[in-house]
Amino acid sequence: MSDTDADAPSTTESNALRTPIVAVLGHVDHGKTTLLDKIRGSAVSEGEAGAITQHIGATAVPLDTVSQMAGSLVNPDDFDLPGLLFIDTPGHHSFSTLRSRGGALADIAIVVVDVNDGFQPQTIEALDILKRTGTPFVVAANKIDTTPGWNPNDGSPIQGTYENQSDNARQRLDQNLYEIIGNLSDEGFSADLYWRVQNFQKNVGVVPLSAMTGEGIPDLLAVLMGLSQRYMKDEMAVDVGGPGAGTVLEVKEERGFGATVDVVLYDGSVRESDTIVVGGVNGPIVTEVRALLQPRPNAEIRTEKRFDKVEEVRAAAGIKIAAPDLDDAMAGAPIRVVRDQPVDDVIAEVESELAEIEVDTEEEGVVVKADTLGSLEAMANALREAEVPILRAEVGDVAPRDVAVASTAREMENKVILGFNVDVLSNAEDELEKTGDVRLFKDDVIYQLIEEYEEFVEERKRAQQETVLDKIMRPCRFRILEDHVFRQSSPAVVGVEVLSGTLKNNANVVKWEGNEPTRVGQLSGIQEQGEDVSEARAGNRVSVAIDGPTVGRQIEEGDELWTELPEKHAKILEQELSDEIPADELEALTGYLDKHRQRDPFWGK
Ligand SMILES: Nc1nc2c(ncn2[C@@H]2O[C@H](COP(=O)(O)OP(=O)(O)OP(=O)(O)O)[C@@H](O)[C@H]2O)c(=O)[nH]1
Ligand SMILES: [Mg+2]
Repeated sequence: MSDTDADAPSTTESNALRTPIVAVLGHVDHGKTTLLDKIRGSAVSEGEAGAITQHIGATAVPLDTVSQMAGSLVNPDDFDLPGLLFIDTPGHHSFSTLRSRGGALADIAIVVVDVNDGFQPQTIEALDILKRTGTPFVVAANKIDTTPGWNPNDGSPIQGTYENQSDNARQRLDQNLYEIIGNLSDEGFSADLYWRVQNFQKNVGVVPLSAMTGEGIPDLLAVLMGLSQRYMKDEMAVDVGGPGAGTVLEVKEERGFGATVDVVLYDGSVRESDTIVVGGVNGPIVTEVRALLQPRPNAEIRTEKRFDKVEEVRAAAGIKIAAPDLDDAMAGAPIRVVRDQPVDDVIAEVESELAEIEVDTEEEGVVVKADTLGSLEAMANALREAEVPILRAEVGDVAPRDVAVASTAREMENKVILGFNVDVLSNAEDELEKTGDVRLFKDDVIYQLIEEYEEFVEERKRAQQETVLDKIMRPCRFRILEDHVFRQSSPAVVGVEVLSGTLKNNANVVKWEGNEPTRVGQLSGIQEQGEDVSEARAGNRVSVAIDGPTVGRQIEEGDELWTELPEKHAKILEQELSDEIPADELEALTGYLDKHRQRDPFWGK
């Protein structure tokens, strides 16, 4: 650890203005993390599980970096803002709460839209959040380098690279850009290409760019700086010396410090030896700051390894806080500095904020564990969508208690623990083994976790249906062939053709006389070309032995016969298994039900 880094944007004493928070929002895979990677010179996107962002991130980008990147478009002397704090958010649809929180934190936002993919559900969701919170934003029309025929000019401002393109490429890009402008207008925003926008308070600027080649990024930074400096200076001039308020991004063990919390400080300041209140798994934790560890400028706090020890941090900033008793701190929970307010009031504030972010649970359902409150909420969203009930949802590793709770579920498919990005404590593994019937699913990609669980449920259902199908009688219509009577009785042996359904040995045989089924006997053997078989399918011709009737009395050549279906079996087949049985069998079933229902409309219902 070194001393205070003079470049760090939020600690320089001369800073009168608060660092604006810039939230990056948009649909999954449209390039939010890649855009930030380009700006800060990192490769966070490549290291992400499943290549999607699943947590909020934070990066302080100093004015120097901004002006270097923006070249002639940003002159640092024109600005008295210390830099920008970028908040990365997940675009995957389950993370609505994190987007909403990221959006609510933001002073200003970038909505990233893939120029080729255009507006998508989470693009619209992001715009709704910004509308609701009244946050000014710019639209980054990303991935212009994927325009067919594009000729990249790395790092160039948009004007220069645009002029270097063929007419064809320009036309294709224009078309996509106008579509985006049209979509924005559909959402109630008057928008235009940023260089045509005169009043950014009234109109939304669209900046064509490529996060990959850096083209257009100078323009984006210039617009962002201009927007924050011109329109938000008053808001940025708030007293950044007040008691700090922030959100815990992550709880991490740090050598020499024990448990620490990574925090986005969005308001006020925090100093060494301040008393703080942090939301924890078992309620608010009151403790004292032992060390403030600041990531280097341009570092994503989620992946940063090196930190500088500082005495004070002012909003907005990403900061690691070391303090005693943080083991139970909860990612996603609020953190507050206690300064000119009684500690009990601050505790009450943290408590009420925690209460707002509880997941609804039911009497019967699965157990969910996740690494942060945000991902827990995302899991709850995704499970609600998949119509999976939740019995218990908590932040933290899988513990023996979770196994005990899961084993109380009535349904097998609910005797399940879904762990997102968490570990399994070793005594919980013992408990799992001991209990035997609780299934654990673990993954670090949210949609994969849900998919694995859904596959398990599907498979169980299929297995259950198979056993049921094995046990119940199956519908079958068949006909005694002319000149195929091999024996008159005890048992009668006749040649038959299966017309629809599956003829199974041991089935009872009925014959319909008007609307009344009469049982004529029971199948006691099926032979196909001289070999004993257990069943015959529609279209087969086989000889069958029927115990009970005598040919010429109860049955005749040419008679149509049916296997008898108990009412309960008919009901299960119709209501639960009709998708599972072959079409001809369904036809036999329908025929059989129709006959019964002419007599009794509620038969088998
Ligand atoms: N060609 C091209 N590819 C890009 C560009 N920006 C992003 N990509 C690619 O698009 C994919 C998704 O990029 P990310 O940055 O992970 O997208 P994201 O918006 O952060 O995704 P989530 O965080 O999961 O919502 C990656 O494979 C990137 O390499 C671009 O400007 N041009
Ligand atoms: Mg991302």
